[in-house]
Amino acid sequence: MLFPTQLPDAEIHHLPGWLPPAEADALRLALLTAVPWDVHRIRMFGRWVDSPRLSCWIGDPEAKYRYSGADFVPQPWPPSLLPLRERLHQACAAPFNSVLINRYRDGSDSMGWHSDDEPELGDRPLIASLSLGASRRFLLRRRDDHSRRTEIMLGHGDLLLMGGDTQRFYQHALPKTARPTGERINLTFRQIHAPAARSHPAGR
Ligand SMILES: O=C(O)CCC(=O)C(=O)O
Repeated sequence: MLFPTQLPDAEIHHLPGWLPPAEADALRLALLTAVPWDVHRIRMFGRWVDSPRLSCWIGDPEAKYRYSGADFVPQPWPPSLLPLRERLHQACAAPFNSVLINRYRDGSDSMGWHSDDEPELGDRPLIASLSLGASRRFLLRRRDDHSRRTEIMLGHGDLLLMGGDTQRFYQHALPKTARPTGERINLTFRQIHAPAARSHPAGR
């Protein structure tokens, strides 16, 4: 699904069920045990706080990443992720040397508004985001006019590609929900080009 008219200047593709259900089930189960889950500490409004979710930064040794005021050294790739990385490389005709994995235990775990615009991602990064488990609302809004927004429901096995100037003109977020909601895992594959040169101002 494309959103060229609702979101001018963005390049967003939503591919529901990109990973077939049996493969998505197996990957979700493998990741629950293979990933060294952590609570990332992030800088928000001048204070260090726990991020409201579990996370892990995984990548090639050079893929060091700085976001929300903190530095992340990559954990090694678990074998269960390597076929997926290769498949995304082929599907997107783009390399990915890292992945940020977030685990939302229930509806009270979330991700605040931000753009993936850290310098080490380059000017027009391609982010490949795979969702597993419970469906959640993914929100997008223009950075210069927060009233211009849309939302996409991301379900089990869905792939969302964000490329071009999406990060330059838009922010995204995964809001909390009061509805009873199961666990969800999200993987955002990225290509890190160079060591961090500056910190990201906003927390997530
Ligand atoms: O969980 C999601 O779908 C959003 C993840 C996200 O915004 C990010 O990793 O930057």
